[in-house]
Amino acid sequence: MEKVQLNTTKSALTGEITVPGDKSISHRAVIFGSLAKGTTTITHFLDGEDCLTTIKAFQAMGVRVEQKEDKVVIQSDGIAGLKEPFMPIDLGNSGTTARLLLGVLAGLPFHTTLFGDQSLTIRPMDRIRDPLLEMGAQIDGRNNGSYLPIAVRGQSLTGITFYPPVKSAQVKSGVLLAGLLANGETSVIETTKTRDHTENMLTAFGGEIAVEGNKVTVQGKQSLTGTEIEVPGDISSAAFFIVAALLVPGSELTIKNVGLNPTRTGLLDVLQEMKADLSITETKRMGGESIGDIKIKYSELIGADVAGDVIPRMIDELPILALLATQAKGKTVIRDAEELRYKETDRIASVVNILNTLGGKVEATKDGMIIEGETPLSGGQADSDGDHRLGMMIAIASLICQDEVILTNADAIKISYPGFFEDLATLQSN
Ligand code: SPQ
Repeated sequence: MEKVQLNTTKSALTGEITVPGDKSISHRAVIFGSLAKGTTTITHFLDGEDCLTTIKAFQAMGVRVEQKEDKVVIQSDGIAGLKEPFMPIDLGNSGTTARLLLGVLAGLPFHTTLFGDQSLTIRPMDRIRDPLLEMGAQIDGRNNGSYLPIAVRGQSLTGITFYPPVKSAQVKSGVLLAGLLANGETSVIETTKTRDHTENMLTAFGGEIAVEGNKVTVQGKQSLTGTEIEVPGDISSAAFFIVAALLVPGSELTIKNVGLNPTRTGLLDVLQEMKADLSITETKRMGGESIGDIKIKYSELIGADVAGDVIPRMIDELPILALLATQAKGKTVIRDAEELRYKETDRIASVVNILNTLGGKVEATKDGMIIEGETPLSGGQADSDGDHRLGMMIAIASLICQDEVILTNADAIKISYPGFFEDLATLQSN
């Protein structure tokens, strides 16, 4: 358990930064690069533990993947070239790898066993198991395959029309990936649109996909061709420095080349409502993704009501928003976010517990939380509990705590942002 004493400097954050590659897009680039025939080159890949897990999974199926820091080269013989793994595959902490890979494995002609770490082992897999079973998959595991460890015996699948009962890009993506291998047509019809990187990337690899509003349709048995993917900076990682700049007086910074896909920018919309001084400039579009720069300045904020369709567009940013809300004038209410309970930790319970330990006034509700602002934070010892986003939230909280903050289980941050502390130090030393 790595223990880090934080709060050594409270300097303003200034200057320019580029954050590591988007985690969701990096995972998908490896998955599609492995399913495609030929060579795929990925630049600005996220060299974090979760995405390395996806690489290892496909290497175990015989795909040739070379990775050096943020550059990845994949050579694959396509779907038909994938081979039965020799050993069970360890998915570590990565929910994205688990749900998307299950979709792929369901339609491959071999047997695979998947397992993960303690946190992943208690995250629900029935949400992806159920539509896959409907397509003809053969899946078994703990509690009938509701949880890892799970064994899959690949089958010939048939396309379905699926209405996901949960708002989840992982479930949509897993079903679309299975649909690519299936006979016939597969449609996913969402009530609220979730992140659409799978859809964008399928097109980049020469696949066909029809998107009409919240309905996405793929034809089965498509063949994909290797390509070049440049991964934009991860807005979910940028969020920690955006919030830090808003919280620490005198801060003014620019985050360059951030992914601005509208299915991911809910935080920016909410910050504008809270009166944050921020400007967004789109600089380019690549592989269906919008990319640009975000400028942000220290601001005095007001609380907000955060609910409805914006929630899936900022689901991973809700913990850091909760920290910010402790310093905004008035109350912030987060609703419709019950999905937070099924992440690396129960992010409603853990955010409330951490912020209250540090001196905040936050109340958990069934599907969100109520945060009383402007509450000065004191400090104390807080545990990431193995959740990378909580580790970074605690680190940013320490910038405004009056007393010392000790972060335990700091190592978890490497899951999505291995150079987080170095980048924070750089912004504080400008
Ligand atoms: O991979 P993992 O652990 O599920 O990652 C998280 C995160 O905080 O990094 C959630 F815990 O992000 C998910 C996100 O919450 C990544 C994701 C994707 O790449 O498709 C979609 C969201 O999850 P879901 O369950 O809403 O589909």
